[in-house]
Amino acid sequence: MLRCKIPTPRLRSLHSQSRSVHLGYLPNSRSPIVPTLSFFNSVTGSDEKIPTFRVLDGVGKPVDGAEVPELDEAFARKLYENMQLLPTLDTVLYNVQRQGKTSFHYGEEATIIGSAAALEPDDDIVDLIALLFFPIAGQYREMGVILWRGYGLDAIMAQCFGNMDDTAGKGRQMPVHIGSPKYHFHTISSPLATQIPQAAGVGYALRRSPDRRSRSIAACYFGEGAASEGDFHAGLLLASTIPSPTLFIARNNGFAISTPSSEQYYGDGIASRGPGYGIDTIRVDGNDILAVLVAVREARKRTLKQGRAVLVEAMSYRVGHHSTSDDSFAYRQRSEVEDRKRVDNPIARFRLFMESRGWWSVTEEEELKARLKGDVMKALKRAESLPRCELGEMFKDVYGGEEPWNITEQRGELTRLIKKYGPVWEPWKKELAKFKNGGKDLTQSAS
Ligand SMILES: Cc1ncc(C[n+]2csc(CCOP(=O)(O)OP(=O)(O)O)c2C)c(N)n1
Ligand SMILES: [Mg+2]
Repeated sequence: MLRCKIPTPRLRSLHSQSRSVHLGYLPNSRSPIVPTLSFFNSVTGSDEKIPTFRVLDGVGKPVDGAEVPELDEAFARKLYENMQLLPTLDTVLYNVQRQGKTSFHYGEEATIIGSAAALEPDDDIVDLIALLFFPIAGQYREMGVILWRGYGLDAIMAQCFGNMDDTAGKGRQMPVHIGSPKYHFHTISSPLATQIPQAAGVGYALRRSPDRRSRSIAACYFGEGAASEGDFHAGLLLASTIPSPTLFIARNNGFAISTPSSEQYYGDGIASRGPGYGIDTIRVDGNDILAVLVAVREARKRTLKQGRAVLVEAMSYRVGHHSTSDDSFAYRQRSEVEDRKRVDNPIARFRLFMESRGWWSVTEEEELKARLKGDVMKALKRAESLPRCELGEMFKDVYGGEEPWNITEQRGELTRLIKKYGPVWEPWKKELAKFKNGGKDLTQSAS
């Protein structure tokens, strides 16, 4: 098991000027009165940008002064294998999408796997209460988090293909819009940033629950682009004013589709906003898995101990296109992407670190890649061969409690239509054949 020896990071003061000579404090406030006219535009107290916490350098060596967390070989291998799984999965799904079968988004290996490992389910034990409060609220690039938790490739593929094994979504969500009560993963929703205030609400609910108060936090992932939404501000304000143990993980990968971060904000990234809400904040190198692990683990402890929100900004660079519908070379240089793939590559850095400890070799690398590709292909083939859920599942558990009239009406209408056209109209025949029992659950049901 890994233990972190890094001392608790201190928060930097808002601006050092306030610590110089002052004339007392404003009434009912800790704001020092100063006689100098001076504006500030930095949360570090100088003209510096907020620093970025790093453990490993670009070639996997510990940076001067950094303490490498205690890490055993088995755990390091697990981290590495999970990182390698993400590009393997991406490549296979990319090709599948090109055949028109599904669509997907790229992942960010070190940020996703490092933070998932730091959010081990020891604070999220699977129980009935957990079924009510799904402690991870993601955006869409966090497939690696749920894989880390044991969700499995078959389940990922089932969701992407919307087949009968997609037990939570029943094929009703778009690909990669995963959700799982069992793995405490709130269903991804397409409108950006909705998960942020929801996560603050989940955190608050956890705090109000006597069973979970002392061991649970809600973790919320979002991109720097999503942080431009009003919901970001609503969520952080909510989590700070009505204190809730909510850990916000901002993945700053430099782009919101084609909009570079330089056009998304004028201030110092997302981290600078944390102190505005009174939220403990740290910026971390999102391509350094050990830095992410240490920072998120510390952030998690802080969130739990204080019962308050914490913000982590993980700095990265999206080397892939935004999604399969995007061609990023229309708005950025190919050479820039190639450079960023080489410099600070999260997987290569950690592999070099593993090699320096004698934990990894070229042969193992080849074996791992072959094994992962085999696993992904097997899951893909299985998913392709399975039918969709029964057609009638579409109308079930849409809302809790009694079925509302509109759902009943819609089911009735579809049933009438497939009775009339299903047996005779070729496109419908073909479509119905994709469902388990070919729609008979509706046409042969008593109602
Ligand atoms: C409210 C809303 N506006 C716009 C979109 C379209 N959209 C989908 S992803 C995306 C970019 C998000 O960027 P970021 O949050 O940085 O996440 P990243 O894709 O970089 O991980 C946009 C604009 C959306 N889904 N929802
Ligand atoms: Mg982004």
